[in-house]
Amino acid sequence: MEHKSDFIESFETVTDSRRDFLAKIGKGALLASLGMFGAGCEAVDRGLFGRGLTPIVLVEAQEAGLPKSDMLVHSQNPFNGEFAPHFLNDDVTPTARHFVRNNSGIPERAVRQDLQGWKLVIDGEVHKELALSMDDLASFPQVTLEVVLECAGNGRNLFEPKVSGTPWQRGAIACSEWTGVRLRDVLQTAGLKSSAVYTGNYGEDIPSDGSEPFSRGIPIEKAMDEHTLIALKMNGETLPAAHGFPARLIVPGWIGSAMQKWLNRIYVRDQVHDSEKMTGYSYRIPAYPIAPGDTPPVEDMRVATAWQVKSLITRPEPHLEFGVGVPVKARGHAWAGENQVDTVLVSTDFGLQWQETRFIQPSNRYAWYHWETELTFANKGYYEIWARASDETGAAQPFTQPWNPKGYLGNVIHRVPVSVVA
Ligand SMILES: Nc1nc2c(c(=O)[nH]1)N[C@H]1C(S)=C(S)[C@@H](COP(=O)(O)O)O[C@H]1N2
Ligand SMILES: [Mo]
Repeated sequence: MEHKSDFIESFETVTDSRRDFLAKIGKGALLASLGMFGAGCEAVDRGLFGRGLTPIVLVEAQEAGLPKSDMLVHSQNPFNGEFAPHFLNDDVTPTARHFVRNNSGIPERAVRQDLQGWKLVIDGEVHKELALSMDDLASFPQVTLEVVLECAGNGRNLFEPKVSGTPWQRGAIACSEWTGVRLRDVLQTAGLKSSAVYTGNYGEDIPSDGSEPFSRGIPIEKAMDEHTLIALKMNGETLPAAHGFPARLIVPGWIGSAMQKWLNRIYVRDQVHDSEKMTGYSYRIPAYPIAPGDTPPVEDMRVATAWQVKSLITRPEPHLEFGVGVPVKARGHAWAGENQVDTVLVSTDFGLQWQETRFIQPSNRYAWYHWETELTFANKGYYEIWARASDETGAAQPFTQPWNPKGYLGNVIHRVPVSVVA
C-alpha cells in the first residue's frame, strides 16, 4: 500500500490558506469564486476546500433523492426525516426505510458518486500517516454485519418537559446490513502509538458559514473492536449519498452520532476528542439522575456512548379496530446497545399482567432481535399494547421517561393504542 505523506502536507497548507482566504472575503464573494472551480451555483449550503485541492460543495437534500416516500420530515436543510414504527417491520431495514439525520448539507461528491480527489486520511498518534483511496480500502478483508443505527435523540419528542432539538418520535432507528473494512485493520496498518486514546472523526460536510464541522470520536478500545467498521456498502449497494458515500463509520451499539458519514479523516488523539459535538451539553448526559427540567453543571455531563435496552412495536399499527375474541398478531424488534436482549413482554392492561413473546435471535451480534405473539381481547373497549424488553444485565425499559437536558437515549416503553368492538 502507498503512504502519501506529501498529501497530508499539502492538506495542511491548503487548510491554512483557506482560513486566510475566508477571513479576507465575505460569503458572497466565496460563492462567486466557486465559479472558478467549475461548481454549479444552484445549491445553497456550500463549503470550499475540505481536503486536498478539490473544493467541497454541499447540496440540498432534494439532490440526494430526499425525502424518501412515507417519511416524516422534520427539516429540509439540513435534512432530517424518520419513519413511523409500522414502516419498520422488516427484519433488515431496506435503505428506502432508513431514517436520515444530517447536521449540514450533503457533499455534492456523494450525490455524484464521485471518488475523484477523495482519500481517507489516518493521522495523529500513528507511526505512519495514511491517505487511503477506495482501491486501498477494497484491498482489506471485507466484513458484513446487520447493525442497529439509532440517533441519540430518538424519542426526544416523548420527554417532559419538552427539550430543544429535532423532535424525533420513535423512528430515528433502523437495522440495515453494512459491509466494509474493520477500522482495527486500518489503524493497525497505520500503527497506533502508545499515546493513542481516542479517535476524532471528520467528514466532508463542512459548513460554509465557518461553523465547526460535525465531528465526533470514539475511544481507541471501541475503535479496535472487531465489529467497528468503515462501511463502504449499505444493504449490498454502494453507500447512498444520504448515508455517507463513499465511507462511513459503523460503531455497533453506540449512538448514531458516533457513525461519521462522508468520512475523510480519522485523527487519532492523545486525549478525549474535544470537538464542539463532544463537549458541553452536546451528545452528553448527566452523570446522575436529575429532576425533569433541571440543568446540571457542565462538569457533571458525560459523553453518551452505548444505547440502553429498548423495543419497538411494528404490528399492529396504532388506532386499528379489532373484533372481540379475534386473535391479533403483534410483532416488533428489540435491541440493547452492547448487551444481549433477554426477554420482551407484552401487556394489554396497562402493565397489570404480562404475556411472553416468541423470540427470534439476531442474525449477528448488534442486529435487531425480533419478537411476536398473538393477543386476544375478551371485551370491547380502548386498549394499549405495551412492549417491554429486558437485557442480560437485568435492566428493563422504564415506564416513564427519565429526563436529561437534550433528550438523549430515551428508552421509555412503546405503547400502541387500539380499539376493540363487539
Ligand atoms: N459527517 C456527518 N456524519 C454524521 C452526521 C452528520 O451530520 N455529518 N450525523 C450523525 C448522526 S447524529 C446520526 S444519528 C447518524 C445518522 O445516520 P443516517 O443518516 O445514515 O441514518 O449519522 C451521524 N453521522
Ligand atoms: Mo443522531
